[in-house]
Amino acid sequence: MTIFITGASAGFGAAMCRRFIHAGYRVIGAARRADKLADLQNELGNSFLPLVMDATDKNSVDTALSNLHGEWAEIDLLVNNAGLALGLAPSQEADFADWETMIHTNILGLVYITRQILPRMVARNAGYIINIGSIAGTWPYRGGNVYGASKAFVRQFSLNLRTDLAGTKIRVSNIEPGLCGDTEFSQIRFKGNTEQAAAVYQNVDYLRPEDIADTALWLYQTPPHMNVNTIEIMPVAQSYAGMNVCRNE
Ligand code: 8X3
Repeated sequence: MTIFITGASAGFGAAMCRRFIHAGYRVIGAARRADKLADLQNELGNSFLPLVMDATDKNSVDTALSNLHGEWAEIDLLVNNAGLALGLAPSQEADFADWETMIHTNILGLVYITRQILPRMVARNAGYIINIGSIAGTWPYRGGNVYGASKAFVRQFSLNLRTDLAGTKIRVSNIEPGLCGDTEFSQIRFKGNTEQAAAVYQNVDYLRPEDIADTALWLYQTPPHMNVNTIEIMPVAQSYAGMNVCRNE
């Protein structure tokens, strides 16, 4: 079985590469950073194939995928994990370039890869796509604006894929994690401001990347007649806020 994981160089992606390799699968880890992928290959051995690729560049995706041959080209599970959040500023102030980067990565990158791999799954009438969404795709929060909207796209695209794939054996799930530490997520969101990034996780027993990797492996190993459409996961320490009411003075 061949598992293809994007955003493999760190965080959820690297944790999922480890989990699937340890469970006995072949894993293609795709990412931009060749050095990180090489480290992962040293750690994981020959069942791990590093694939240098920029998910936001359609040509890079097309070239990387066309270079896969034999058993590596028959992808049984695609995990669309590459994605990022940038900033927490309100919409009227947010950096527009940040918005574009999130749209390119979280939306366009995801559809480039899916569109490349999906026809081959349909031709074989076999396969599974796991998208990494976010609780931010369902639940609004201040400063979530385009990040949350991009993850709402991932959620709805996952559900719509299920509709298009009706009558096939292909499964699609959207994993929607909440607050998860021990990744680069917050460092990237706050552009290297380590204090701001650390404050997000201070005194919180957050989710770990391994929790998400375990969930992905569990989903993949569920019986073939079963499809988990969406799975929302939060740390116990995270819950919903009430509606915001602004009162006149
Ligand atoms: C990010 C999860 O809780 O930071 O996808 O919005 S959270």
